[in-house]
Amino acid sequence: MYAKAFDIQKVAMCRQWMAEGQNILLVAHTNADGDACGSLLGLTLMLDQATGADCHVTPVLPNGCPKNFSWLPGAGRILSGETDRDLWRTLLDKADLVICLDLNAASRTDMLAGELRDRRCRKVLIDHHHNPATDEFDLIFSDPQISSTCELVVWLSEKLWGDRYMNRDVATCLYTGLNTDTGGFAFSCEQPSCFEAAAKLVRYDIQPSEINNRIVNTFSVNRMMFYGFALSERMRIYPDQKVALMVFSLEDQKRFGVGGEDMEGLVNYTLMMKEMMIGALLREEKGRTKVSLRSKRGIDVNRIAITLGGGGHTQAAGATCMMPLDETLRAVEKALGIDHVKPIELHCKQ
Ligand SMILES: [Mn+2]
Repeated sequence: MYAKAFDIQKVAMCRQWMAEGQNILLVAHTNADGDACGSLLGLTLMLDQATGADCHVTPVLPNGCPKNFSWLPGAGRILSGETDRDLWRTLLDKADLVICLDLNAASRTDMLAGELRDRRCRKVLIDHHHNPATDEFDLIFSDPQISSTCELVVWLSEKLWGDRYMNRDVATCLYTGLNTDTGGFAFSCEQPSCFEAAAKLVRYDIQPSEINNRIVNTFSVNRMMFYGFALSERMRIYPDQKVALMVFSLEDQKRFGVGGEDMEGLVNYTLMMKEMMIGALLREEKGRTKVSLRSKRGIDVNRIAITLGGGGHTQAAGATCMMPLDETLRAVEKALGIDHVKPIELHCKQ
């Protein structure tokens, strides 16, 4: 059971807004992960049942559904804000309710952010990141202690409708986010409610091992070769500071034909080294650099991400720096207190 009590009035208001909605848009963050896709589709499939036949429910992702989650039930319905720009604008104009999932601020939807902020309609946020933008939403369900947005959807939907709209497809979507945001129930799962939510979903005849297989065993040959290169050629170790960095230029990515999606999870390899407490990955994009930060045992990297203009969770955070790779690297080194420290660079010995 979820330990925290939902505010009854907020739940009642949410239920009413959903029931009154004629055009409901659900939106999750850019570069959607399992939690974003899972919570987006799980709630979409429940709203299909909870709302009337004349109500249109549309799941939206700023840059579409990533290939590795296209197997989720309902994934084919996801509207890409990037490629279906006109349709997105039409639907947003008509929307009477927008539900944002797995993001703490409209800015996490990148190119949709401005239009989303400007639209004056009811806005609900369901999320587990720190510091939700309270001025951007009318109703907020936020719990930074919970494992995942999918878990929050499990408990919130129970409060809204009991188990009426829970089924195998919904459970498959929600279990996916529980699995991915906890690294297969390895972290961010300190609360019993995380496992209780999983147990509840497993009762709907889902296949946890097949879901895990679809999440984990997804590498292309190129991606695997790139990981080999990344680990042997692009790792910088700062033993005294217990920090490991990985830095990738556009050229590195071009050489192996990989992009951001392929680097999902790569930063976690830094923490597989026993002594390392903080890991960072820098990835060059056109005109900007993406930074991912991870830490062990409660070390706060969210604080570091905030100094770089980003944010996230205590042990997993990130930022998009509108600077070239070398400048971003200097800013990260400074934030981590490893500027002026010479790293051990690992290279394959001949
Ligand atoms: Mn999440």
